Amino acid sequence: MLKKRPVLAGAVALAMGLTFLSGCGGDTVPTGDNGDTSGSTGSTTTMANAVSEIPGVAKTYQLAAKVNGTAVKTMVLQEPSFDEQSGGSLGLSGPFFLTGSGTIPEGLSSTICQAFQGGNEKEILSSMMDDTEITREEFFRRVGDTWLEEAGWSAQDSVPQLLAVCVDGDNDGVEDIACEIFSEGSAGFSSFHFFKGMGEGTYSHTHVFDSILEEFGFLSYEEKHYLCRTNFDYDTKLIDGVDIFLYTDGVLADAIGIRNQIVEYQKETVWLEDQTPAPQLEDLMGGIRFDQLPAELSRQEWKPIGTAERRMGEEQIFCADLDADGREEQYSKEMQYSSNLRTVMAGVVLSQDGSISVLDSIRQTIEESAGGDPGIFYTFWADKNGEDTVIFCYYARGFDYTLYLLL
Ligand SMILES: [Ca+2]
Ligand SMILES: [Ca+2]
Repeated sequence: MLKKRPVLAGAVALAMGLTFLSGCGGDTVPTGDNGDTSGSTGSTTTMANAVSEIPGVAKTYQLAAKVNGTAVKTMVLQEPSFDEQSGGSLGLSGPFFLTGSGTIPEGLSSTICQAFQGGNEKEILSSMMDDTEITREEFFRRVGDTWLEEAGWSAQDSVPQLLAVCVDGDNDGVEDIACEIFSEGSAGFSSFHFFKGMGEGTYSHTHVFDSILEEFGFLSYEEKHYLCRTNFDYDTKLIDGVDIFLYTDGVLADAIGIRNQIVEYQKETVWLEDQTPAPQLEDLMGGIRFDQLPAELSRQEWKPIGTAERRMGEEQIFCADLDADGREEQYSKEMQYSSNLRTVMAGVVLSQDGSISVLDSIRQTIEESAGGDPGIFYTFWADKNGEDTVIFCYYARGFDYTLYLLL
């Protein structure tokens, strides 16, 4: 919808589909923690060839039911997301730097809130866009070199990827230039620069703030321009809203964040393939207290523990007899958080004793039922159901989730 560089395109499509990793089955397969991973990134190489080498899978799980949780969202106003990670080294790190010499009108905020609420934000924001993209050559021809040293670059050639637009961004009747410069690191650090038009074709570098690479554009609302930047959640890479900025006299006067907030999940339970829902299973499903699991998992070391599982000492190792062969399997549950533009938060289960191939069978069962793409694996747990063990697997798709129950 807004100005978008190729580097962002497909970021979500490249989201990791990490599922279960059977870490140490067989003599050629290293564990995720202490094995030689032969230069790979550790755990992600070990999934495929661990399965068939482990004898004695006593139980094959069948998918019995799934709970589809659909996020019910509302839009809220909050402070915009100035980059926390790079600390505002280029000058601005918080809204307290806003001059206050102007205010973003409530009508604009509510227009955008309503657009997100109605799911047509792309159309609305696109229709409000009112800037003109210029080439790198045109950008440097206009803004010159005098600002480079202060901004940390020695010459035009040393300035990495940039995307520049011209627009009267501070609404004084003179055209300005705004530019996002991408540091080219995998984390997506970038900076956003404002060059105030001083008349007679000259520009002054009046403002900069640090950010993560996002889409942006200047919106026109009641004959004034406002900078709009998308804001994605770094862990999930889901665009959860936009930031709106008002420039006055070449610097930031006001800013506001407009964010998706999940109010609740609408839950629908689907029993599969002639499963007669036994009362105790209904109880297990009905007792699910994991609506807020995505939020719980985000940036927290919280792990669900089912009634069939126990934690081994103080370790982050769990054990349960998952395949009902009388011997407990040992495994770790981890969330892997994103540290770059290309990946998303996902769960990983690693075997700690080489005997967890039942989890591969579970993964295959779920993938088949979902037509190959169940979404992103977050976590699993095992509950007791009489003599049996019931497995719950939690997958995310966008803001929604599906919880699979296997018997
Ligand atoms: Ca201007
Ligand atoms: Ca077992």
